[in-house]
Amino acid sequence: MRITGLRLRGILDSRARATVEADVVLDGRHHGRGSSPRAIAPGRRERPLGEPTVLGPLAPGELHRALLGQDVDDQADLDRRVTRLDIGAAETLAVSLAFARAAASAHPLALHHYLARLAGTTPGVPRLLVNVFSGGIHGAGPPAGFQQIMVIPDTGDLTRDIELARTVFDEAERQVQQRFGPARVSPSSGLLVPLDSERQLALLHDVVAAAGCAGAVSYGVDVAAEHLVERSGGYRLGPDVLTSAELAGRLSALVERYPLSYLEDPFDPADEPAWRALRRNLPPMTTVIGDDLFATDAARVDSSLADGILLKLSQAGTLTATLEASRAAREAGLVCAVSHRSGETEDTAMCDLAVAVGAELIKVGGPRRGDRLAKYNQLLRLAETVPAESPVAVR
Ligand code: 2PG
Ligand code: MG
Repeated sequence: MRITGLRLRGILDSRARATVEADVVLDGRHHGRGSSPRAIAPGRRERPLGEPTVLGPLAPGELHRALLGQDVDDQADLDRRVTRLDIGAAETLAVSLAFARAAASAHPLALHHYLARLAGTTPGVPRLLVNVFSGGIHGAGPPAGFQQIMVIPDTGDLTRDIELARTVFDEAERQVQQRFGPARVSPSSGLLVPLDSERQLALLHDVVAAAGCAGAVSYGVDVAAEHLVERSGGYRLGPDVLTSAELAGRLSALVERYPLSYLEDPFDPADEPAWRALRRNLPPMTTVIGDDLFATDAARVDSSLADGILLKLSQAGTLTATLEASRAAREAGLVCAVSHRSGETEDTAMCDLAVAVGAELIKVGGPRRGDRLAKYNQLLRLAETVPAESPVAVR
């Protein structure tokens, strides 16, 4: 099937900023659409997203010449062509996802089965990392701190996990309202509270107990340490500026006090000795994950630094580059977690990706607002088809 049409446009993300959406048509019949999320402040190792876009039709520039007439079944070749144009990760990702959806619909295959076929992986349902409290650059100003405090349900069943997440989040919202007045959520749909990170974790612990969920959940923290680094060195945590060793000490104390099973970006990507030392000292139940550390780049994967990789489509810029990063991670024995961004669209391809590669974990934000609920709902749909005897046709 050949590409006969390609359109680009600027659309609104969940923060009402402009991002890119692409439509691809095959042989005038099959259609595929994709869009790119946009983070508040991308990590410094990410592929640049490109110039901020405007809303409405965007000129396809060199994309038409590079792509019209090409065979859509060779995703890697198409992704190579768009990457070579050097047009920014938001455009390349939107186009890359549109190819995959068009090709899947031409087969016809459900997107996650198409992606599993591309990647040569066995689909599986991931566990949820559910943002309950937000801080750091996702927060509403001081006291700054960790970017996300999360709850991780573990019933072994996605539907019950979502119900548990909802119960904990509802209770957290109720307690926040009682103590601080009307509850507000951050761009990643975590609750905003005027508490430092350690008090947020203590509040989560109380909330989980009050919701009757103790024992059925563990906790996760995204330190997002790259965003805490001070110009003069050290990590800013509330009123303190900490050395790597002091930050490691604070994190280890939290691991001792709470059932903290997930720790993301505990240090800046350049602080490699601190990553290595922390992993040696943490108990095995705590998984250390690299987000800004690996930036979804196969070439950066290093199992001496972390136990797992966070896969973000917009960090890599194409589906192929994301699948390459997940393959490199698997070869290195790493856990895979797939993540949303702070600025999302209604695109749910990240859920299909997570299920397709059998990622252990997925992070789609708190269960509030349509852009995040779309992901929970897509996971509910996908869970019905996995494990499936054979690929499920779309129609
Ligand atoms: C993260 C993400 C999503 P952002 O750090 O894991 O929660 O945030 O999209 O702002 O990089
Ligand atoms: Mg992160």
